[in-house]
Amino acid sequence: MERNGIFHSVCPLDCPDQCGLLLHKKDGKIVKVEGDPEHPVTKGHICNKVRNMTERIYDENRLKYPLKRIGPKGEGKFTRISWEEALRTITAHWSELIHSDGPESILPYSFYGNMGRLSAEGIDRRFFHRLGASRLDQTICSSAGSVGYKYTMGGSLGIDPEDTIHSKLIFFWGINAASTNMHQVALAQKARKQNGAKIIVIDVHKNQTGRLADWFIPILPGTDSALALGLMQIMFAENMVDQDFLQTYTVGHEELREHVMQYNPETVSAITGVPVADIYKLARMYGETSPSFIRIGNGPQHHDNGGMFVRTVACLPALTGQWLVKGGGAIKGNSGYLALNTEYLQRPNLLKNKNTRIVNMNLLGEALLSLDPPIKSLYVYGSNPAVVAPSSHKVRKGLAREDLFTVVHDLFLTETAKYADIVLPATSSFENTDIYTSYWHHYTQLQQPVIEPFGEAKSNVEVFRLLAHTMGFGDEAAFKETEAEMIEGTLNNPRNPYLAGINFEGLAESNYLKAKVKPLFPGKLPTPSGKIELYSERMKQDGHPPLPTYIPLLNDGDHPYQFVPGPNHNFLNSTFSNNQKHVDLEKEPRLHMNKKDALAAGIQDGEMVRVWNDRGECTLKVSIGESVLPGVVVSQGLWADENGTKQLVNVLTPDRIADMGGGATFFSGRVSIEKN
Ligand SMILES: Nc1nc2c(c(=O)[nH]1)N[C@H]1C(S)=C(S)[C@@H](COP(=O)(O)OP(=O)(O)OC[C@H]3O[C@@H](n4cnc5c(=O)[nH]c(N)nc54)[C@H](O)[C@@H]3O)O[C@H]1N2
Ligand SMILES: Nc1nc2c(c(=O)[nH]1)N[C@H]1C(S)=C(S)[C@@H](COP(=O)(O)OP(=O)(O)OC[C@H]3O[C@@H](n4cnc5c(=O)[nH]c(N)nc54)[C@H](O)[C@@H]3O)O[C@H]1N2
Ligand code: SF4
Ligand SMILES: [Mo]
Repeated sequence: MERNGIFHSVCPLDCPDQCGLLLHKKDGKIVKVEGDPEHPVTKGHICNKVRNMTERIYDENRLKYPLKRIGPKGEGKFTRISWEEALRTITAHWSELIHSDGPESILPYSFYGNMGRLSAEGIDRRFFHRLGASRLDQTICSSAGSVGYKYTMGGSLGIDPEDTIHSKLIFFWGINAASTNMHQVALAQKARKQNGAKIIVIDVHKNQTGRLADWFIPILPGTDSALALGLMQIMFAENMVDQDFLQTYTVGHEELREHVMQYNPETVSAITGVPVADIYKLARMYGETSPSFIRIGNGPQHHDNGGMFVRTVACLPALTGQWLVKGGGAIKGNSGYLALNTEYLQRPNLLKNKNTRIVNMNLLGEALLSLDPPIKSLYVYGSNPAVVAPSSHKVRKGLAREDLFTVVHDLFLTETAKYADIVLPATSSFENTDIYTSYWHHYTQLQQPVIEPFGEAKSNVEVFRLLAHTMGFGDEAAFKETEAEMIEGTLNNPRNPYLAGINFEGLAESNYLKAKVKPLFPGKLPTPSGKIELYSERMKQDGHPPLPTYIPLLNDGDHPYQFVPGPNHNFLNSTFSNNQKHVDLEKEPRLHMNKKDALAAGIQDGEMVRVWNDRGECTLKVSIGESVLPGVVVSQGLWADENGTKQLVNVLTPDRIADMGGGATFFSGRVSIEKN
């Protein structure tokens, strides 16, 4: 490996932009991370978080070798052990458990701390399939919205974001894109400059994204479906719909026209808090401007009714036939275009018992506390559930169980790792070989090792290979393949013509290969009818209203404020919350509150308040202003909760399951607030 030079790389974080990077190396160490100007979409611009990535890669607290716990669970006292001892301890426990309780007593828990496909959903799946462990339903992020979008559009298929420079009207609907999808903001700003495009932001919080809007529309949490239906009502009533498009490419437009009559502007205004005049103005702008583009965010789908919200908004572009116009349409997610050969990557055929139980990751606390037969061992990688999972009071109680054998594989001694019996050190993505596909743009990228593994750290791929070997599955080809072989087999997906021609060698040579994506229309969608389903028979069969509908949030107890604890600018979920540089950039967690509410409660700006409900309590510093509507409070960031700081917002969040996809309802909780 060369000790000096500039090397191509890709951002591994769970962020739609998936930037191309250049790593500057000096004397064997990365000294600078910058954007690669040759990436066709991200064009050399990267966020603050990753510009400071060296602070994380070489953080003095990074795990260097395996550890065994020597203090109580949660306290964080560990001693160094060898890899051999770690692997022997884990596999001996598991072999015993398989014998005494069966393999379903073991639960893997993971998410996308590293988006590399081999790391996050490759050899790990092969391993746990072969082991026969309980399966994890990965519902924490976007599953409600993905299911909702699929009912309308058939799959995670939107427009090419590169086309959005042609848009003349751009909605950021429930997405804090300035922090979470910065290159979509750059494209929107380019459209604004080139074609005078207007940027509309619809959000419960006037954050960085709202501040750059031409028009910011504040809305009450969980009411967005009503607004979308109200826009439809006006568009039908004022004849702003494209009858030809509706006739040719949709199912149920006549039923929809009838159905939306109940969502008149007065009714919608009372539900959403958006003034009647603004609803008319917005409907007319949307009805009369083409191309128009809606970037559908994750915020409004982290609610009880989140699936239905996305299903509903996804109907809007059809009304004016936007899908036929370059730069018109919507993006919720685009992963459908880059679908890999998962049969090959994950080997579901290794799973002998097809009825192996499935555990919803949003219910981790419940699962650890009350699943019968119980979970006796938990293996966590690429995720930090003690901080990120809802109702974390339950999660922590479960993690503290003395009879639970927990293993955590991570780069840091996260709050979850503090509960582990065995901690394994993970490499950073810059030390690995892996394949990356964006869920927003259409490019695929390859990562090859740029630096040597840190200390004794090992990649997920290597750890699962070793676990398979130690368990005695060594004979399976599935655990012997090289990374390059896995990547080659995974890219070869006969069911996805868009990926044709993309392979390991090509990626190694040209860095960025674009899927050969065609516009969705004219064409046939993967819905049952092949058309956009404004009316969905499938939804009816699944127990949902077949037409888009506003369903209020569920009762979350008698507390005066709706609590929306979203992500912040300088962390990525809980990643970076344990790196001093990023903590310093973000300063401290804050609770945004409307000045009317603050006045009524006698709370001053900058004061510490106790935020509580039946699940738990936090202590946060209040920021008073008009960035949220009365009755709504917003916090940002998943902060570590060290030394009794009480800033862990997920102790307050419900673990109710959303209407679709087993999704999370982080933003549907209510809280009370008082001076500390
Ligand atoms: N800097 C940074 N970038 C990130 C992340 C991060 O933690 N930090 N996380 C990454 C991940 S995993 C994801 S999933 C994405 C998420 O990124 P986004 O799609 O932006 O989703 P959120 O930030 O959860 O919420 C977006 C917005 O929805 C608003 N919101 C909440 N409830 C409602 C509602 O009922 N109606 C409306 N209209 N708005 C509402 C919030 O105020 C917030 O501004 O970002 C990714 N990128
Ligand atoms: N209150 C509230 N809670 C939320 C959200 C919210 O908006 N509000 N957002 C939710 C969403 S959208 C998501 S996606 C989840 C995300 O939750 P998580 O998936 O848990 O994301 P992170 O907190 O970033 O944790 C990822 C962990 O993986 C580790 N890691 C990174 N690379 C590797 C690797 O190669 N191997 C191994 N073994 N480990 C690695 C990192 O060090 C880090 O500790 O959080 C959810 N929680
Ligand atoms: S976190 Fe997102 S914006 Fe930042 S470098 Fe990574 S992909 Fe780009
Ligand atoms: Mo997410």
